Amino acid sequence: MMADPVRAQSVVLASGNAGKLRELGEVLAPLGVTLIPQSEFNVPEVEENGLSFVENAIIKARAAAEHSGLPAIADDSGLEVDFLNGAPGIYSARYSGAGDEANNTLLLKTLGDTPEAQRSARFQCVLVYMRHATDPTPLVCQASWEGFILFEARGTHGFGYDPLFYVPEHQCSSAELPRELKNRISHRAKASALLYEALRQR
Ligand code: ITT
Repeated sequence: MMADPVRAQSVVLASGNAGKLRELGEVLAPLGVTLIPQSEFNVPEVEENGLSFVENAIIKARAAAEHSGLPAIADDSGLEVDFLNGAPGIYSARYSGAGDEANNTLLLKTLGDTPEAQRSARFQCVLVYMRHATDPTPLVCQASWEGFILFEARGTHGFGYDPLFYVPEHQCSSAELPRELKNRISHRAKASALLYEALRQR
């Protein structure tokens, strides 16, 4: 029997975000690839100076591929709040300049008592797969997850903005969802399913 080309390879995961690393490890496991975190290589911190999720994902994947010599997968993601014209968007990680908890505090403060109907938001996730650092045809898979911003934090699972993100179909925050459920319905889960299909077809 021929070896499955998708299963036969090691891939470096171009992320230093522990929450993402855990979720990507879980949702990409069905690919059968061996995922190696970039912390196992000397991948320097790169400046995410793109103006879109896809540009920043390519910047990260390219650096990881270059410094590991392996194919790389990067995730660039963020939260778009309609009332804030899509902010914090690509700047989600840097929103407050002081980490996840401060980001959530700032978001709650900025929205103040804006009514529920105007608190619509979505998570975006772009996953990029590059065969090597100069791959001219990276695979790009993008998905989103619709919800609303709560008035206070709820739940302890997940990471980042999860405690503030209300998931209408389950009537709870994404930090209250069991891990396996978030990994089936999130922006990252949907982008991973697309990436799996794209890798299989290639
Ligand atoms: P890497 O670049 O090393 O992967 P990062 O945290 O800097 O890590 P991003 O630039 O892509 O990653 O920023 C993503 C931001 O969006 C960050 O603030 C996350 O907390 C938030 N985010 C993304 N996916 C999320 C999710 O599933 N749940 C909660 N917050 C999420």
